[in-house]
Amino acid sequence: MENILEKVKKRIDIPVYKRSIENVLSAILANGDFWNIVALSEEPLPLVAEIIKVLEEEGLVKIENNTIKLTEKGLELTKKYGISKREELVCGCCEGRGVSIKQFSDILEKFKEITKDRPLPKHEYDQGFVTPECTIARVALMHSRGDLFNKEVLVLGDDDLTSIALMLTNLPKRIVAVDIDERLMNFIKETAEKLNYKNIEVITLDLRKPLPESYAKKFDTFITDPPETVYAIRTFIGRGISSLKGERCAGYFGITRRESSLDKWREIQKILLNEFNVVITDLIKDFNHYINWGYEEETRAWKLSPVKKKPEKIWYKSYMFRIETLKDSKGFEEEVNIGDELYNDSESSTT
Ligand code: SPD
Repeated sequence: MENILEKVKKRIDIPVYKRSIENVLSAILANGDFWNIVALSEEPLPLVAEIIKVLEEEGLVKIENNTIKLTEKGLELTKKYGISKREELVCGCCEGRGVSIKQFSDILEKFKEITKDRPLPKHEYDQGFVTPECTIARVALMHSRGDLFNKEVLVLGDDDLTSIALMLTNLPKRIVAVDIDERLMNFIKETAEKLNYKNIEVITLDLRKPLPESYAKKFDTFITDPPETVYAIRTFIGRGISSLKGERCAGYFGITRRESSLDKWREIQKILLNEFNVVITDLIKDFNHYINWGYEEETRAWKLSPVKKKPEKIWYKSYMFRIETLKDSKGFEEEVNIGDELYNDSESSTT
C-alpha cells in the first residue's frame, strides 16, 4: 500500500492519502465502470485515474471490455487491508435528499414541459444542468427552510433554470436571475412572458464582474452552483452573500467531490467561516444530480479516463450546502481579473 501511495504522490499534484487508495479499491469492488468508480470513491477524477493506472502497473487491476476489475493479487490486497465493497444505501423515496417533492408534482410536470426545448449545455461556460426532479427538490428544500415565501431570491448562474421552477411556485416576492449566457437569459425572459409572470428580472453578466450596485443588500436568499475552483467559489458565493439584506439570510450552492478534494473542501470551508463569517446549516450528500452534458469527449476527464466509453448513467453529483449570514457576515465585491483559471485547476476535469 505504501508503495502505491508513494508512486501516486510523485505523479500528481492532488493530495493523496492511504484512504484515497482504499476508497478507489472499495469502489472497484462494487463497480467496474470508470465513471461509477469515480462517483463511489468520492475522490477527484484525475486522482482516481492515476490510482487506477498505478494499480494496473502493479498487477492489481486489469481492464477488459471497458471494465475495471481487481486481479487475484488485487483481491488479496483488499483482504489483507480489510477493504470491503462500497455500498450506496441511498433512500429510494427522496434519492437521498431528505425532502419530498410530492407537494410540487404538478410544478415538476409543468417544468419538464417548459424546459423540453431548453438551451443545451455550453462547454465554454462549463455548463451541465441537473435533473428536473433535482431542480424541484431545490425549490422544496428552500421552501422547507423558510427561504422562499414572500422572499426576494437571487439566482447566480442559471443553466439549471431554477428561476423558472421558482416562478412556477409563485412563492417568492421577487426573482432575479443572472448568467453570462444570453441564450439562458432570453429563454427565462420568454418563459416569464408566456406565463405572464411579472416579478422577475434577468441580467446578462459575467460574474467575474460585480453585480450592479443596486442589487447590493437587496435579497433574502441566493442560490448558485459555481465552477469548482476556489476562485469561482469565492466569487460566486461571495457575490451572493453581498447581495443579501443582512443577518439570518440564506444561501444555497453545490460543491462536488468529483472535482474537489477534501483539502479543497477545507479551503472552501475556511473561506465560508473565516472570510465570509457565515455558518453552514445544511450539507446534503449528492443532492444535485447532473445530466451528462454531451461534450464529454472534449474534456480532460475523457483524456484521463482509462476507458474511452461515455458514461451511461448519472455519475456527477454534488453536495448541497445551505449557509446563513449572522452579525458581521460579509461577501465579495471586487472584480476578478482571471481567465480560464475561473474554471480550471489541477482537480477539475469536466471542462
Ligand atoms: N462541466 C460539466 C458539468 C459541470 C457541472 N458543474 C457543477 C458545479 C458544481 N459546483
